[in-house]
Amino acid sequence: MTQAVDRVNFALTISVMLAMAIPLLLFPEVSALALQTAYTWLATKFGWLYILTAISAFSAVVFIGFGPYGRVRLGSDDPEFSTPSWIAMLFAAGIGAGMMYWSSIEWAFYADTPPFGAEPRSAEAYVWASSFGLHHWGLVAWSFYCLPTLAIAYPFYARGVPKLKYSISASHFIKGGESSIGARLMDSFFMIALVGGIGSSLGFSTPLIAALLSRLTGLPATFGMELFVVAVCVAMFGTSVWLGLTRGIKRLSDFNMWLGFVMLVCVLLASDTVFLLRMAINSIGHTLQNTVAMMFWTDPINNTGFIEDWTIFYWAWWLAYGPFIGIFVTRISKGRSLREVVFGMLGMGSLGVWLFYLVIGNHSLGLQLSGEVDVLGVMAEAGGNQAVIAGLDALPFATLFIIAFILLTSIFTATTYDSASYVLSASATQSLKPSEDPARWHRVFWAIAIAILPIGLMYAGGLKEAQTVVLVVSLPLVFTFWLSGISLFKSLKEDHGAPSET
Ligand code: NM2
Repeated sequence: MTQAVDRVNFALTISVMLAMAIPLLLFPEVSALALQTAYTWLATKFGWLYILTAISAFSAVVFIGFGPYGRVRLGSDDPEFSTPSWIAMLFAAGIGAGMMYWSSIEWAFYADTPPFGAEPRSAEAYVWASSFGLHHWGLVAWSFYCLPTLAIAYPFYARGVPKLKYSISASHFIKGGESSIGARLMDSFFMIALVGGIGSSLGFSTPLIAALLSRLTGLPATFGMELFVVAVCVAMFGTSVWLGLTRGIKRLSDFNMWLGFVMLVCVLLASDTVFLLRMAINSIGHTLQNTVAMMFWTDPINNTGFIEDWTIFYWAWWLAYGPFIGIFVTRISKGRSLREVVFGMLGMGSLGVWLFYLVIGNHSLGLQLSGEVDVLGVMAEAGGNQAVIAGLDALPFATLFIIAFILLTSIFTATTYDSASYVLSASATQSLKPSEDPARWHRVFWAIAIAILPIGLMYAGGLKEAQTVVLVVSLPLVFTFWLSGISLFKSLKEDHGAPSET
């Protein structure tokens, strides 16, 4: 392979990454405080913009999925991957170990500080607690992935732009090709946001894996053990990056999809099955019924902070991953129609995450309600990771569930890293045709480089820092997100006429 490295994008991203990681390692307390201050400022001043962006993205994607543009195909070739593998890959790339953590205990955070004025720990609070997680990981959330995917895939396949880069999605605004200042800024913003978003995922998953390992082996969960976990995950995804897209990511994704499915069925059977089924139906209904309310809620009167702490954080996190997933899903979606992409992502993506939330999350919620385990008490005293473990420990054959949980979390981490290093290397390569991949050394280089920031985040504190960094790095992407969405509609209109004419 002879793909030349795009030195400017490469150097810019590495420099910003080091500029964030080094202060975290050298001055952990001061940097954590600075991040927190920046988070609060951004969330209160720009929160509304994230909410407006979510509403617009969801409307745009639903319009494409159901409207006349849905028939447009991404090139004339047949799809490269079978539909189940395609879904497994887009899911495993876009969803990482973060989901394993949050699906288990997101409800617990909401039960104590519920939205919409509900009384803490009331019946109403528990119902919201179960539904809000579904919203933060559901149809509206997936639109943050889907719109950039359509906006990148359309020019790449239908207009034959030979660059797998984020900036190709804003061709109506950014003139002068990929080396123009606008394109450089857009590609680097996205690469930096991705490094931050990935940092968050590893910031959540590594301490969780370390805590689970410590429960299994009896060894204490120290920073050293966390470093060991990072090293194992890096080795795993380094190998899979080396093996390449089909032999590496595809196999791991397929395996994880099956393992996840089997584990969920076992939890469903081993837990209070009837309660889980009733709760699942109820939560889905409540979420669908209240999607508009949750999507538009800015809490301007009571200012309880729920939106700033949760919805804005989540939308920023999805946004930071958006162009990355867009590039990755573009790479695997040759020959599919825009409608298939919308249904695959919004429909199957949400369904996949919801299964985890409905089974693992509601299992833990059920333990709290029945009084079998005081999950909220464990969380307040020992933190979220121990609360996750308390839920698993209440199952028969708990050790088996813990081993499955460790495997799933590590493989999700590996596949996310794997696809992220693929995309970072593609973005730092000068030119790439639909059948080409970035150079192998280059992919492995990014696989190792993106582990640096999360190590800094874990060193500086962990959970809160991992949450805050995402918002800070994603702000420029709100603007580029709009540019690429508008560009997509302009291109579709130019090539296929106004929606009423097609
Ligand atoms: N999103 C989907 O760790 C993860 O699950 C990565 C997180 C953006 C909230 C994705």
